[in-house]
Amino acid sequence: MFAWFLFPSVMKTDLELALECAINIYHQYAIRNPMDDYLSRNEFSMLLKENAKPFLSDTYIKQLFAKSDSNHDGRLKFTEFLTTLSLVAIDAHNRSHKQPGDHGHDHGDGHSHGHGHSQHH
Ligand SMILES: [Ca+2]
Repeated sequence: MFAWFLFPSVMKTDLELALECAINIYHQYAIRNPMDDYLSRNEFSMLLKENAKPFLSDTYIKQLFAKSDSNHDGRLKFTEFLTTLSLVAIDAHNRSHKQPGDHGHDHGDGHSHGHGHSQHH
């Protein structure tokens, strides 16, 4: 009975699957043009346009790219792509909490300033 050892990780959790999916998608686009292990601006915008919701405008994509490209070399390595994912996830999470008719006072940058009374120093 060695069969069990052949399938050590058949049962994947949703989170494992999601992470795997992120890695696969990254590679799928990184090897396009040019063929390397980085996402060029072009590959990045294709990835988002083909896999994300249409609410992602070019401006939004540009901002995401700029925020994620932390070493400013004009392309995203995998760790930088993870920044993109976390930004998109934070955004999606904020959207999920948006009340209808509430225009939302913070823009999801994580800079919550509380209620602004007390704590001046
Ligand atoms: Ca970079």
